[in-house]
Amino acid sequence: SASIAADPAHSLAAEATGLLARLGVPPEKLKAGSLEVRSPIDGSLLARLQTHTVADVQAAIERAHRAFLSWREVPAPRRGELVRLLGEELRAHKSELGRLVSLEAGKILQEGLGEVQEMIDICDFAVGLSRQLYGLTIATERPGHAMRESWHPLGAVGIISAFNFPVAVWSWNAALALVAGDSVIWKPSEKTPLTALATQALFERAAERFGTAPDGLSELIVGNRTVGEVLVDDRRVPLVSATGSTQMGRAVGQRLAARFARALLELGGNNGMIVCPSADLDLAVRAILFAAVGTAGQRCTTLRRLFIHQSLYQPLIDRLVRAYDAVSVGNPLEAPTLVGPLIDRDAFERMQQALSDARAEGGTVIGGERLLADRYPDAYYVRPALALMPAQSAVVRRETFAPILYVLSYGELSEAIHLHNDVPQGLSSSIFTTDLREAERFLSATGSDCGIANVNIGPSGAEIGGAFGGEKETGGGRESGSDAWKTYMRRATNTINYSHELPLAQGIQFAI
Ligand code: UN1
Repeated sequence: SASIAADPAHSLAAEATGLLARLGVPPEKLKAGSLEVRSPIDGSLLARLQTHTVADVQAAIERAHRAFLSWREVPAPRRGELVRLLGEELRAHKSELGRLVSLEAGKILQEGLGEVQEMIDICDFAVGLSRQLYGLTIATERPGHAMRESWHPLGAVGIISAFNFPVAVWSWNAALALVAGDSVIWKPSEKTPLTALATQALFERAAERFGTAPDGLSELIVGNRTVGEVLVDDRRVPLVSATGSTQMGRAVGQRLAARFARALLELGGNNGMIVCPSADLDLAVRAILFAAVGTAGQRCTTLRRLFIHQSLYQPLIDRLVRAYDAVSVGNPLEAPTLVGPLIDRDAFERMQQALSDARAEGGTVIGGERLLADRYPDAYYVRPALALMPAQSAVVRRETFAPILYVLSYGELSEAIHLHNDVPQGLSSSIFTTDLREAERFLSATGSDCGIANVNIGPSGAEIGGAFGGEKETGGGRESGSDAWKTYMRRATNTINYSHELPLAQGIQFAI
């Protein structure tokens, strides 16, 4: 907008303060502390927040634990009513929160709004779920007996989220946890605490309207790795759901394993697409473009590896180069922009390192350079890069959180599937083909080894109704739809004897 061009630093901070006020976060909360929050749009300072101390975190965990002890006794459909109210608050404030996501995380406005839509969708899902927390009844071996399983609330759930989906990831976890009878303690990325404060304020409004939610049902802790570690190590937190790098997940997973706590890990992706000879190329080009450059390549589901059948290789590369040329990179709040900034300078430097590694490994890089440095000297905009690689070398096998698409060619589908699976990560994948045999083979037990496998759509943009997550170094967790709710509850198997005998299992007899 005109005002941003006139005085970017002033107007982004002022706009964020105004949005936060409308979302229920007072301006005095934004000036007090040592944590500097900057907008990736122009690098300007948006706020200074107070961070929580170790003692604050321990107190928050205690409040959340106490909240759990009473919340677990509230009937699940009534718990669903709180989540329904949260969904209403999100609907009413979608435009403000979506815009704040754009300001703080740098994604384009339509994606900021889309992120809030995912929050609304998971609330709807969870409300329905609150009447469907079904267990099984199971045939028993013994006469006069019944066997069933019950699903009970688990406890206070820790949620560690990343900058790239600063609020939706909380909601995928929190909406399920709350209907499951759990409380939640959220540690957002230090890069995106403002959207977290806003979301917490919306939750508090919903809780106020609900009337009888216990204090501490949803806690927010702001700070760095140290406060995250307190959360991960505390015995009152039986489940931690963590989204972020594989390196972070390895540390969190090991600490949780040491105290036998449950881990739900959503870590790196290195998502691939195979384009077969029969593919609809118009569809494929659109899908590749958005999946590879959307969100400036900063989704865990971003398309990073493209395997093109050799018969299509050159024509498809030509089309992609033209499509990449037409991509508008710029201020994410402005209308034609498809690709906003990288989150910060570190992200830019890691991207440049990956591109130089790609060249050293024999690749040809098209694009990838910094853009708009004159207009935004403290922000990092880049032209999305295509890297034509001679082989799936080291750089292709690691996740770089930036818009780099590594392109390889293949001859036989089995070779493509082998290469596709031959990376440490296993989140999302897709195939473009109109051949039924190829599609079904990709989806079969010997096809893609990922948690998400798609046909004729890209690997990103999963709907909340399915279980979301992946295998191998992606961490194995599933959140969001399907039966992901089971991770947030504990299962009890119950055997009931309504007879006058005591038949033992496995035919055991004994005399007394
Ligand atoms: C993430 O990048 O952390 O499938 C999650 C998608 C989104 C979720 C991405 N629904 O792209």
